[in-house]
Amino acid sequence: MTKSALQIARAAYQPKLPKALRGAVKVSEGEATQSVADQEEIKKLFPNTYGMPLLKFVESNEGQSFPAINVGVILSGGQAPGGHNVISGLFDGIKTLNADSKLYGFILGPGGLVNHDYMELTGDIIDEYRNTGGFDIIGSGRTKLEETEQFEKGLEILKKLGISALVIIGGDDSNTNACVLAEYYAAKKYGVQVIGCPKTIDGDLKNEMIETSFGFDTACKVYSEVIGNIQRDCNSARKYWHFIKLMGRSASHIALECALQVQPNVCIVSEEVEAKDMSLDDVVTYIAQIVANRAEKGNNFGTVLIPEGLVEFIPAMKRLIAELNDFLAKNAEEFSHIKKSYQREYIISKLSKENSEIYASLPESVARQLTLDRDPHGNVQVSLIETEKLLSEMVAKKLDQWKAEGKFNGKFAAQHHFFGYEGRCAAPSNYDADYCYSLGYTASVLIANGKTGYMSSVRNTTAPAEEWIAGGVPITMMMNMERRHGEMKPVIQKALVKLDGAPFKKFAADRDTWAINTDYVYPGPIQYFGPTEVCDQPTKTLKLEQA
Ligand code: FBP
Repeated sequence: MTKSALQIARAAYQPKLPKALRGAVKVSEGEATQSVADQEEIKKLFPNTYGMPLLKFVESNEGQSFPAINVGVILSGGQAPGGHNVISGLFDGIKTLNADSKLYGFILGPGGLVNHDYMELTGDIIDEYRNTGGFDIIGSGRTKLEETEQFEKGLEILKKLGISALVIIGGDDSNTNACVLAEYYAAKKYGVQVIGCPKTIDGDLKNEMIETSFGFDTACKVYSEVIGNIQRDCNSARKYWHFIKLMGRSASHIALECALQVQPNVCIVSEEVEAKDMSLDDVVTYIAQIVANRAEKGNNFGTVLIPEGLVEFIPAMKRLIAELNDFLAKNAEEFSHIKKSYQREYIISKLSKENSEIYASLPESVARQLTLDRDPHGNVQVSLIETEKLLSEMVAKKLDQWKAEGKFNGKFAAQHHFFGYEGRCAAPSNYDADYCYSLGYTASVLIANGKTGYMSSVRNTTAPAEEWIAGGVPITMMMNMERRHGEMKPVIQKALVKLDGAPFKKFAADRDTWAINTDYVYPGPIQYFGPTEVCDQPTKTLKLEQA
């Protein structure tokens, strides 16, 4: 396989570990925990894994000997930079505990466990993937692990391979499933531990004990580099408005972080749109007004950042999507037999008056997207909705109207971009390389200590790695009850952008200046070698949150 010069040099990078993980480790138990909400219901559903204590690893002078163990690993959901380092940290961790331990990877996500599709991950294979982006070592998938038959089918292969612990690397939904599986295996006394690791570029799997999900750092840096380049182009040609949609299925963390890094003219934050009960027209008017204000100063150019999940946060659209989700969950069979050309009318005839009016007013492509193509978790695949085009078309219409009324005298020409897949498999930044390796290594220590239903946690990551704190958080602690597929289910609470949080407040304090001025910042590409202030910076979001 031909490798790039960077790949070869990067293979030699030794990720940093928290001090406590560099030698023998002692587990320090904290207070018993509670779920974030709906305590009674969650406790009832997870009698074996509810209320467990927080765990912190501390250095120990007593070396311990551990028996060899066989561990399985699954990459679940969307790719995120650093996944290979979680696996190499886990591999090095179990080998340090006992050189005869083995690691098996299940192929193409949770489906690999159910279908008994696996491979042993040996040292040679692991070495090929250290510090590389992507999930291609074993592949990833979005199969939802939630049925008893799947758990039992999985157990067959775990028993056959002598696997006593499974590590599931995934986002909030996958870690919810990891917890359900941990509870099931514990209740049945099958002797299989299940540990989760917080992955997602979206940055929405975080809480008091999980500072950030891995991949967010690298992905935002890649997008910010490219947005910075577009801003240079924009400020050189001075003739286009660039509408840039950024991934993030639900939360706007990516758009907000990129805004803090590049200082665009406009950034929409979905959570604010929802809190202010804004309509689609309100969002369009807000952008159009900034275009008009800049035009008055002769600046017929600019940048607009749009979070991918926006449509689901516009309250009227959210109500429509909720009714559609419930309706389609209950009538999937009937809907699948409706002719494509009649589907729109069919939906209009089935929805409540308010929702059918909104649905009927949507452009054909957006309306179709809302009824088709749900992911296995029942979510609308917002990355397929071309919000950047929807908004720029509506802004253009509004400006035409203002022109006719004499309120706008500038020019408006738009370019469209969508950044998501460009960043999900980038070579991990130093931050993600170190963080991921530490998360994987932490998982091995949780396994060695017989834990199940825990998520690997590495905290204090804005300090040097020396001072990072590793441990485990019971997954049930992050749960609440939410409506999914028309039913109430226990799920990990998604971390949306907090409007009273430091990152949003900083953005809100500066955005009016960025709107009218041209204060662009050009972050440039991720640097892996060089001064620490260039190579080892965490995200602005994390720094502001931890300040
Ligand atoms: P995860 O939540 O699984 O990490 O995936 C995040 C994400 O990248 C979203 O930002 C995006 O909406 C979605 O995946 C796209 O999914 P797919 O790769 O299946 O098209």
